[in-house]
Amino acid sequence: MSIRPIIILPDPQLRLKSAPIERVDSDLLQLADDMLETMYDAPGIGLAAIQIAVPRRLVVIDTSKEEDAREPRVFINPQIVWSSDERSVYEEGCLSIPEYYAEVERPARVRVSYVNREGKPEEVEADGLLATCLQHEIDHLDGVLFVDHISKLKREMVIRRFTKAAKRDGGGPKVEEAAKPKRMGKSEI
Ligand code: K1U
Ligand code: ZN
Repeated sequence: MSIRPIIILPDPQLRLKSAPIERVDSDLLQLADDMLETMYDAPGIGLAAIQIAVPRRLVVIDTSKEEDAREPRVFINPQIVWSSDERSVYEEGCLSIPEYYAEVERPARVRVSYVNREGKPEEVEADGLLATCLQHEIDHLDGVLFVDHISKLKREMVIRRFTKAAKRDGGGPKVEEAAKPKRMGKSEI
């Protein structure tokens, strides 16, 4: 397993539409393991393959609490097949837009079809943080970022900030190892 570099706004690759995965083989499972290791290291609760510059429809998620055992999940070709009319608001972040958080309103519950690690089709019905995270990651596969769901004024402000930082340092605002956030505790979710 290896930790891969995460690409940062305004990298144009983040706007690509990722290609469907045709075969579940050992290379794909290795990629999924690398994504999980990269996500745990960041740390984060989700990661789409395009965030490590691989434009394939692959997502990893772990929304378990810090004090609980890890629950790594792999979603190959995930697709939202149903979403609730009821909506909920979560404060979202993105490993490709470090240290920027904003409230986003999305369907409260979703049903998602996907292919599992064994290459078998499966469905999951999700609510709460998992529903939000699935929608956030599936958006990445279509080149959509969570800032596309906030006001135009806020979006333009954050894009301008990251574009300036990229010009200045050749990359987005740097997140020092010591400043990395910890996984959320029970009381914070
Ligand atoms: O896709 C990504 O960039 C990952 C992103 C997922 C996400 C977070 C919040 C709402 C929806 C989707 C993250 O993991 S941002 C980092 C984060 O949420 C976190 C960081 C440390 C501890 C716990 C959570
Ligand atoms: Zn993201």
